[in-house]
Amino acid sequence: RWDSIWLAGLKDTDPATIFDKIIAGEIPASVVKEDDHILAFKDINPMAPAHILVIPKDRNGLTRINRATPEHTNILGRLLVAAGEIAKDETLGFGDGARIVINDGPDGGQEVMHLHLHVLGGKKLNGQLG
Ligand code: DGP
Repeated sequence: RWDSIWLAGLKDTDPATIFDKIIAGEIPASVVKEDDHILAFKDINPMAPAHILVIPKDRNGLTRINRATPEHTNILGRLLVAAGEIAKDETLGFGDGARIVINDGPDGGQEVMHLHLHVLGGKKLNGQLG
């Protein structure tokens, strides 16, 4: 079994999350951007007029950003590039600027243990982070 998991590239034994079901299409999401590596969809509980989540399709151990290793450099770059593209997409409600947030772990307010970037905007946000 472990051999086949390795061969499939699924080197991730942490519990699955709701995002796996979204990636698999088992529960619906409003997808706004997708390629082989990343998926972006509208947050079900928006905290701003525009609120998009950007996630890696293959979690590969990235339950949270404090698990990041040099092995993740490529996917982390892809996530940021996608977030930057989303943050200037007027069709999604963004104006001139947005806020890109990663919640890390319980003390950071993270609930879903599959790394995700929040792209927030659609109004002028204040300078407060928390
Ligand atoms: P965080 O607290 O950083 O782990 O953010 C998790 C976000 O995921 C939260 O803003 C709500 C969102 N979310 C949770 N479940 C679902 C879902 O089933 N669909 C969508 N679209 N978003 C979800």
